[in-house]
Order: sequence, then C-alpha cells, then structure tokens
Amino acid sequence: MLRLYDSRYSGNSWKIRILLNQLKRPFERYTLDLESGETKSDEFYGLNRFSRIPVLQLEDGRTVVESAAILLYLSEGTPYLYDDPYLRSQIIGWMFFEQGDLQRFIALSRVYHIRGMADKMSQQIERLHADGYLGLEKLERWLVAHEWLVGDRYTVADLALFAYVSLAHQGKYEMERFPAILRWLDRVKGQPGWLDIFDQSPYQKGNSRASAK
Ligand SMILES: N[C@@H](CCC(=O)N[C@@H](CS)C(=O)NCC(=O)O)C(=O)O
Repeated sequence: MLRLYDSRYSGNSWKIRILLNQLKRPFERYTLDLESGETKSDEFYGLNRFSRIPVLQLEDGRTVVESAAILLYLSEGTPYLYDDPYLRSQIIGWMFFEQGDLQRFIALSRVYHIRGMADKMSQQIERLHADGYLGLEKLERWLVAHEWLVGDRYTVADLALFAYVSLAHQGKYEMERFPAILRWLDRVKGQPGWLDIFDQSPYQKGNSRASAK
C-alpha cells in the first residue's frame, strides 16, 4: 500500500491527501511532529534527501518527494493531468509558480501566526506579505478571465495552488481583495472527493502516528 508521511497542519501534505481521496487510492498515513524536529533524523533523510514532508512511499519502498512531483506522479493517466505535452507544460508552469511565488510566502506567514510568533516576526511577515501579494495579484488576474488554471477543467494545477491560497487568511492575507480567487477556491472545494485539511479520507487505512502535532 502507498504510505504518506505528512504533518497535521501541512498544506503541502493536504494537497496529496485530497488527490488520493479523489483517486480513491488506499494509503497508510504516518504523521510526523515537525516542532520536535522529526524530519531532521538520519532515518527520515533516508526517505527524503530534502528532510521534509510530504513523502509518498511506494509499495516497493521507493519514495517520491516534493508535493508537485507527488501530484504529477499520482495523476499520471487520470483526468487530473493532461496527456497533451503543451497542456502538461502549462500545469507544470503553474506548479513552479506556486512554489516560487506563493507557497513559502504564505506558509511562513501562516506558521508565524499559528505558533503565536506574529509579534516577534512582524517585519518578516511584512516582507512575506509584500512578496505573497505579488503572486496573488497574478493569480487573480488569470482567474478573472479563466475558470480553471489550465484548459477547461480542474487539474492538479488547481489543486497545487489551492492548498496554500485557501490557507492564506490564516497568515493574515486580506483575501477579500481577490474576488476571482475566492470564487475559484469555492469551485475547487466543490470538486468530488475534496477534503478539508483535518478531514480523514475513507481511503486512509490507519495512521500509526495519529496523535503527532
Ligand atoms: N517544496 C516542498 C515544501 C515542503 C515543506 O515545506 N514541508 C514542510 C511542511 S509543509 C516541512 O516539512 N517542514 C519541516 C522541515 O522543513 O523540517 C513541497 O512542496 O513538498
């Protein structure tokens, strides 16, 4: 069975759990406690050379790391990824944009707020917001004129961007500035098999570390 190494609050891992649920793929979940540094062990380095979650472990023990790579791996041959090379390149382009222009800026602002560090980190948060808003403005501009990020349907590009953009308000981004993004977030949430971040997929077959923070 597939095994997903994740953490409770991780938006990058949430992307993978949504897709596994949408694909109806059974998986075992292994939740790590990030605050106590569980991703930094030598044992975990053996699974992911970047020492981070999410990690998807295949039935034969090999691992796929990086959320975008995992989404591409799992969606191969499914309606969530196009076969056409041009359309695939557009999906991958959005995934690079998510990682370079959105993910870190949103995730760090969110972590500082969730962990009660917002006052101490206020200058960093201001810089993160400045960069994050540039990405969100580009996304808004696209979504004013397009229903989906690529082509005429929901794909792993939408899922890849959805996770952190939908969590941005937790990092105190003013999302009411982006009405087209808000409408698109609702369209993604309306997709069959969509799961909220703390929901458990019926295809999840156990979590030996369910109590990890
Ligand atoms: N580019 C990576 C980012 C993964 C990432 O930032 N993981 C975070 C949790 S969401 C993590 O493992 N942080 C703990 C650490 O770096 O030790 C991806 O998209 O998978």
